[in-house]
This record gives sequence, structure tokens and C-alpha cells, in this order.
Amino acid sequence: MSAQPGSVRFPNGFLWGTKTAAYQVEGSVDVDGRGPSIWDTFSHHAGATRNGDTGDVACDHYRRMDEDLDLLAALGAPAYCFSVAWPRVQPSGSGALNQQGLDFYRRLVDGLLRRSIVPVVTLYHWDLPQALEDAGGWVSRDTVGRFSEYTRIVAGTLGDSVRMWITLNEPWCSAWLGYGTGEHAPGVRDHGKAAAATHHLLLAHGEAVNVLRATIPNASVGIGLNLQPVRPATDHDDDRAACHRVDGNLNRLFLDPIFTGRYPADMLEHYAGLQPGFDVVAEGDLEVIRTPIDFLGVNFYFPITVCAPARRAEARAAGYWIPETERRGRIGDLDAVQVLRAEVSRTQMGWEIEPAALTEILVRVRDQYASLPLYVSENGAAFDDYIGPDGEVHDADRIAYLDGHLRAVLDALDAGVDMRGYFVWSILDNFEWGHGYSKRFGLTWVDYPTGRRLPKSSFAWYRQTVRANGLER
Ligand code: IFM
Repeated sequence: MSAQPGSVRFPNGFLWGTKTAAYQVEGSVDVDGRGPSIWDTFSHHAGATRNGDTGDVACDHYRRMDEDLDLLAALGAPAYCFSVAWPRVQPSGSGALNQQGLDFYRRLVDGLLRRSIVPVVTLYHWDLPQALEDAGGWVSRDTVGRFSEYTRIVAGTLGDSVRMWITLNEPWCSAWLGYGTGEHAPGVRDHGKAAAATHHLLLAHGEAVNVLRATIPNASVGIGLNLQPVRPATDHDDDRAACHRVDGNLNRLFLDPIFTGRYPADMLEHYAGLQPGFDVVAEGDLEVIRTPIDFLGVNFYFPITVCAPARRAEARAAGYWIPETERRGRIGDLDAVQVLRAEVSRTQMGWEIEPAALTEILVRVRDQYASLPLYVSENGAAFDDYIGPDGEVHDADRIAYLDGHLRAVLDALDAGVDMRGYFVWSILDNFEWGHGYSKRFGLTWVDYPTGRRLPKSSFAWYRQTVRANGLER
């Protein structure tokens, strides 16, 4: 694929895009009939988010949609992935639909198509209607049926114009940060509930695939998983066992059922006896979960390294850094400690920067699971951006991050992986969940008090990359 001297090129038809999620950008949470979501409730709890930030206004995208569409057109990336807010479409998560909510997404899709931008729709990016949470949320099997009903409504409305669908974005986060560690909405801390939520989310995904196929004959349907290589700090058996557990929870708990129709035996054993837990699995569920998909979306940010808790001292001696506040968020109750490599640069999130880890996970999916089309459905970084004296944001570190990860995609292509596209997270700075507005991932700076958009240097860089369909060598 590397044809022209001085540059490396992506295959023809490689789909370039950017991505957002409803609660992170829309704002206007109580207008036009929208109901409350778990993130409205959670973000208003004292201490739940940095500075008490909420998505009440966010980027005000609901009201500035036309301006944002023009921004996307100026970027020139041929695709844009957004999520539909379930509580806008069905304010209480079931029954009557809210036409005004649907109209917003209709206008968004029409606006994209008018600008020749391919719309990619995520059905669920974490904003469960609060009424459904009150009835048990993802711990309850009923939510699966509600999600099918919601999918039918959205597919029935947008299916004539949208071909590419992502059922769920990062169900690991919904289940394990939402119901396990409580860092995300709905803020529950119960690993059994997280296990039950995992299963119901996956079942909802499988059922939604069937609904989408039945409603939209030419639909291309996938799911977006947050995947990350997990490595042991040392070769010691206990570190390797910790690594296997963390990999089981983060990666295999989702990849195995989707591609093989089985939960990993070691994970079932690890969570055995919890009620609720994986005891919610009913006969036939796994067949639904393994319903074939057309593509897998891989959301990639960073790899992680772990050691066994009793081996912290050895990990330190081997040169790893263990922060005062240990990073347990990604690990939950897995009897493991995340360690950091002192020599590896990190983003503002504290996430290690290692593009080769993206190639590694893409190759692993192909080798261990399926050689289906893959998209990098999210990749990007938060850095300490600021507006310089010249009035511009010179985010060279973000450009370097994106450049490095795109080269990692090229390496995956060279290794024969069926890579079809790449979506930057995100077109706009936005509400970064528990971190509020303190972390900026955008190609575009958002001045929150005024809503003003200011494209950063990375915006121009990405526009050029998309236009060239490649990178300078
Ligand atoms: O902002 C999030 C997004 O909602 C899901 N994937 C990771 C991003 C950065 O943390």
C-alpha cells in the first residue's frame, strides 16, 4: 500500500472519520421532551465528577448542530460517528417515542448527507434512561427487550439513510465502571451486578444485530469494544496469572462470547457464586450473542501492565512505577495492580503511549478470533492544550500521537489485517465523564463559557492526512 515516494498511503476506500457521543457533546438535556439519563443523575451527585461538571450544556451541540456540521465539512473526513441518546428518543426507555428527539437525529443525518459525510450511528454510548435504571438497569434482563424496542424505533426512522451501525460502545465501561467500580453512572459497586450487566449488554447487542438486519436490508452492523493488550510486569507466575485475569476481564469477557459463543472458563470461575452474576445466562443466550457481525470496532488508547498485589516491591525493583493512588479502575477485583513504565510517555489521562500495542491488539483479534473487517472506531489523546499568544492551539503532541497510531494501523495492514477505517476521538473537546471538562481530546478547542470552536493544529493535520489518504514518510 506504500506507493508514492516520500509518503505512505492507506488503501483506497479506507474510511476516515471522527466520533462523538450524545451526552458528551449535546447539552440541552431537558428540552424537546428528552427524559433524564443515568448520566444526568450521576453527574449531579456531589463528588461524582471533577469540579462537579455535568453534561447539562456540554458543547451545546444540540443547538449548534449546523455549525458543527460545517466544521465536519471543513475537516473533510468522509465519515462521522455519533450516538443517539436513548432518553431523547424514548424519554422513559419504553413505550411512546418522542418525535422531537428523533427529528433532531433526522436533521443531523440529513445535514451530514447534504455535506457528503457518511453517518455512522452508535445506538448506545452509556446514557441509559433513568427510568430503566430505576427498574434494575443493565442488571435486569428486561432492559434487553427495551433495547430491542428502542433499536427498532431508531432503525425504522434512520435506516433509509444510515447503513453503518454500532450497537454498543464499550460495554466493558458500562458494566464494570458503571456497576463494578462505580466510577461511572449509575455508580454501583458490586462485581456480581457488573457481571450480570455484562451479559445483558452482550445479549442486547446480539438482539439489536438481529433487529437491525430485519429492519435495514443492507445494514453493516458491528460493536465497539475497548480493547487493550495486558502484559505481566515480570515473568513470575503470579504476575502472569494476574495478567491473564485482567486480560480475561477487559478483553476475553467480550471477544469470546461475541466470536466463539462462550464465556472464558477462567472468568466464569473467577465470578462463580456471585448473585446476581453469570447465573443470569439462560439457554440460547450465547447463540444470540454470537450472531455474526459485519465488522468489529476497536477503540484503542493504551496498553496496560500489571503485577500481583504481593509483588509490588519486585515490580518496583524491576523499574516500574506504582502511583500512590493505585490504578484499580480498570482492574476491579482481579487481584492485580496496574504498574507504569517510567520510561514511557503518557497522555494527560496518565495513559501510556505505545502505538505498537494497537497493531498488537488488531493482529490478535484477527489471529485469535476472526478475520472480519476491523475499524479503529476510537483513538485519540488528551493533552494539556492551551491557546497560545498567537490565538492558536499548537497541539504537536496530539499530532504525534495520532501519526504514531496511524502508522500502527499501516503495520496491521502490512500484517494482512483487514483494516477498513479509523475514527479520531474526537472532533470536539467535550465532557470526559468523571473527569468533566478537565481533559481535552478534541481536534477542535471548545471555549466552554462561550461555545466558540477553534480548530487546533491537529485539525489541519488530520484534514491533510485524510486528503492525502496517507502520511509523510
Ligand atoms: O471519551 C471517551 C469515550 O466516551 C469512550 N472511549 C474513550 C473516550 C476517552 O476516554
